[in-house]
Amino acid sequence: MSRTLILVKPDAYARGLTGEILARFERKGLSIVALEKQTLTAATAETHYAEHKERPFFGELVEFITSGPLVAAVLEGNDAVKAARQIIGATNPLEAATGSIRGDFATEVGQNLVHGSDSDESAAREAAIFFPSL
Ligand code: RTP
Ligand code: MG
Repeated sequence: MSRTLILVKPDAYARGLTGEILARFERKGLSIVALEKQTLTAATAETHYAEHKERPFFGELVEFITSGPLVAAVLEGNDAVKAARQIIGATNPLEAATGSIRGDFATEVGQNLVHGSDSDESAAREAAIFFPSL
């Protein structure tokens, strides 16, 4: 068993897709260890996405992820990082498989509904940002 950190991003929260998205992870066999609605400060967003700070889209990314409430969750299951990213789909929703969250519900790379950690190390680092007492 391992863990991953997912975010139901502000676009998904605003569109009322939180339940749909969490249900897909649960149906896959990932269970919810921690769950909370949060609105990020720019400082927290910059810490979470620190790996991208030199990228041209970093400013927009921080602006978007702080634009409204999101729902953060730690999920647990067999190979949780890989399982969650399979359900989430490719970064660009127009390249994401039908049946994935991004493939089914999004069209723009900047508003792609969900975040999932990209490694066990990232999952541990990110979980500590959103759930410091976990
Ligand atoms: P995430 O971290 O949000 O789960 O997404 P990801 O692993 O699939 O993609 P990543 O490379 O980590 O990029 C983080 C977020 O930055 C935005 N992005 N915009 N304009 C662009 O070319 C571009 N590339 C990436 C996306 O919103 C992506 O989710
Ligand atoms: Mg990423």
